[in-house]
Amino acid sequence: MKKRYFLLLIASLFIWGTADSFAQQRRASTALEHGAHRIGKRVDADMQQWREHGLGQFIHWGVYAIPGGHWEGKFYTGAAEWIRSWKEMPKEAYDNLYKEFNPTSFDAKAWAKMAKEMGVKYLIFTTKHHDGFCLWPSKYTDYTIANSPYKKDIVKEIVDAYNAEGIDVHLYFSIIDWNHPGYRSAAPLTKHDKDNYGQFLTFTANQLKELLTNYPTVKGLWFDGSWDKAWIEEAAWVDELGKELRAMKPGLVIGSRFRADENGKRHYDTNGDLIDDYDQTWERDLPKSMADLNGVDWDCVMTVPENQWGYHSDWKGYVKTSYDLIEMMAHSVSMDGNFVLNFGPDGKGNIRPEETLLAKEIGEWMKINYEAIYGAGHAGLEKQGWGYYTQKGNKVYMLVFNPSISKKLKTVFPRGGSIPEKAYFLDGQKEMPIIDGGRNKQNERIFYISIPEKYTSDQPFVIVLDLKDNSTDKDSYQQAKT
Ligand code: JFZ
Repeated sequence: MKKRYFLLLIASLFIWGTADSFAQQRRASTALEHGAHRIGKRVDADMQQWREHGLGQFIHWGVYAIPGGHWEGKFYTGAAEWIRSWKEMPKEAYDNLYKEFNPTSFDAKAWAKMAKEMGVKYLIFTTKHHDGFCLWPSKYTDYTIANSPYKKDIVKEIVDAYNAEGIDVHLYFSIIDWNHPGYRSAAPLTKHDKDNYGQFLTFTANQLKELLTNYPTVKGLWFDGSWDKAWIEEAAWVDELGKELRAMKPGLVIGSRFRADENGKRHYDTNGDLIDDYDQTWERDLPKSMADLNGVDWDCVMTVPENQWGYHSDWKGYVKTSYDLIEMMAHSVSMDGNFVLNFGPDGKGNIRPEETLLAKEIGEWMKINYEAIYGAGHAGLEKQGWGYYTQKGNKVYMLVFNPSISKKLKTVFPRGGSIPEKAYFLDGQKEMPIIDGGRNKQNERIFYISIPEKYTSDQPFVIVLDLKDNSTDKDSYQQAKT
């Protein structure tokens, strides 16, 4: 008996001791053909450029902008770009809306100029949403802008105008296509369905290659609608397509909402590794801590009202202010993500006044504070109630949203690292005192940044901290020993 217990104890100690390496072995042994093709972040210049953007613009535009969330006096409470799926919307009527699509007010240059003034570094533009209507003259379907009264290639106008302002363009492309006869959402069942779906796949591949050929300056593809069972089942085919697209355009940036692995796992594969270049799951949502992020790149795409991407004439519920949106951008960049704000122009090509105002307000803020956003990232400092930190080189930026009444902003710096030696406002460089607050129980350094008593601001503001190396601080070493 005793001996058996002894053996059990030894055995459990052995398992305990090797649990970690055991887990790693198991992970490595799950060989996947269509999972992640790279572990960890991309390190090339194209990806670095994307990573440094900080702020992007999303535009959802298509024939859904004509009904704008209404049909024959009835009000659709869903997202405007989904109106075709509403029981009150006759499909036939919707599918003929393109014959009226004539956005005479559309001015790509003015949109691009507005985006530039707002401070966005990249645009994600809907080439084709779930309804299947193409804003470029695709030769693979008749359901395109070429057959609308507008006729001209909107994607080209957009790409040219934004590039002329120095803004990168990524193309949104929906895998769901309600217009293509071969499209299926569920897994193909009958032989007939399978043949049709095969035609749909070929069509999809052709369209994607067509887009990369027609618009060679495009930097990336932002996929959507890839949750369909039929698409997930084609993991091997989709993986191959992804490789072809990347071969056509080296440096192409593709998010995690494109393909699944062979076990149907999306975004993160069976081994828990991110599929493709950045995590696309932060849609209208923000991570709470770095621990939520698995060390990957990510974007947050955000709507101004609650859940409207395409134009809806009536925004219901809470509508975000520029203050809210600047805070979300700060939050994103402080955790190494890009923040992408959506716009939904109307059927004539007008950007609604609410969005124009927001772009202007954000732009005014960016003109002063862009340094804390572009190329900046996680500072590795413990978040404080006043706002967010970002960092670039030896500068830490404090993006202040809730200055305390005392006007003294607490900062905590890990021991043995850098500490602030100079603090000043990003607007105007006016310096302010740094008060040494001693050490906390973990022997970290505390500093209070002292904002001038009479300073007020109705917008969030930024304080820059110039850092100096403190790793040879003898005092800190002595403290660390105790
Ligand atoms: C999709 C679209 O259906 C929608 O119309 C819009 O284009 C948006 C950007 O993308 O909607 C989604 C997709 C994914 C989630 C939620 C809405 N998601 O993962 O939570």
